[in-house]
Amino acid sequence: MPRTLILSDLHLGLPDVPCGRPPRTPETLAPLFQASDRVILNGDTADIHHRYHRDQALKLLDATLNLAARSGVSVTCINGNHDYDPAQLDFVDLFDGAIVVTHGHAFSDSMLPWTPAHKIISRTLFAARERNEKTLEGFLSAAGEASMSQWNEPVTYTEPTALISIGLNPFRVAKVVAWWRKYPREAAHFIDRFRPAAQLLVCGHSHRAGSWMTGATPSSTRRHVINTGGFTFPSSPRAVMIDDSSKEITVELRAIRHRGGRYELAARESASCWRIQRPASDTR
Ligand SMILES: [Mn+2]
Repeated sequence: MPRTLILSDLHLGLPDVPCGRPPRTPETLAPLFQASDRVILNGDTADIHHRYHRDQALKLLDATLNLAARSGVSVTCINGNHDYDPAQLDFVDLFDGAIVVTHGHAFSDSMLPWTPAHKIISRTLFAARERNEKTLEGFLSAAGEASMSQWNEPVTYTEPTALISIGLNPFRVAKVVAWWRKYPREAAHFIDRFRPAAQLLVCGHSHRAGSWMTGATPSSTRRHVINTGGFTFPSSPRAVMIDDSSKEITVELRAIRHRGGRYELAARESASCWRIQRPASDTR
């Protein structure tokens, strides 16, 4: 698999905010798929648990996966909190664990601090973790279970959309900003606990794209955390492109632009390009 593209938070099926971006459909996303051999959709790909958007989400997801298959691209779907399915993967280890890919809703005690349902989500999360948090699999499935509690909560559907409710409540803006600031450190803590040998973690979920070298605490090992942001307004989507065609593995964080009504990868930027040592144990 020479070129692997990682995207997150497509949120297929969620209505578009009029902001000049193309709608998120298989046709508008096609150039991204054509740029790679393998695509990892790292969670919140489609809003399949939202009772009002489920039908459209499933339709678009199905069409997107069909398009990828027709283009000869292999697709791996990872669970997010909007599309949790116990039968689907919660994470992927690449190159024998040198890179770990997971959505990221499991990192924080507060999965969605700005949403009206965050209390019920956190309560469910704590209870689920108490039963099973020793292993990576258990920790992530606890987050999956907690994520489902949001979709059973009437308040999720009676409040205005997340974006409008944030705008109406400056207190929520402050909460999101505080959560954004600590999120890379929480991701580093997750690596410390479950994948201490990993050289890089790729996540999404927070809708704040970027690359951080940070430790869980000031004295902890510094970890490389890359977040691919999100496709819904106002966040800006990015893609991780991994090229493993040579001995060293190259990882890039690329901007995603839209041109002619379609999404495409922006040019490579050397400041957002890193090399990863292939572990001796990774025999390709
Ligand atoms: Mn998410």
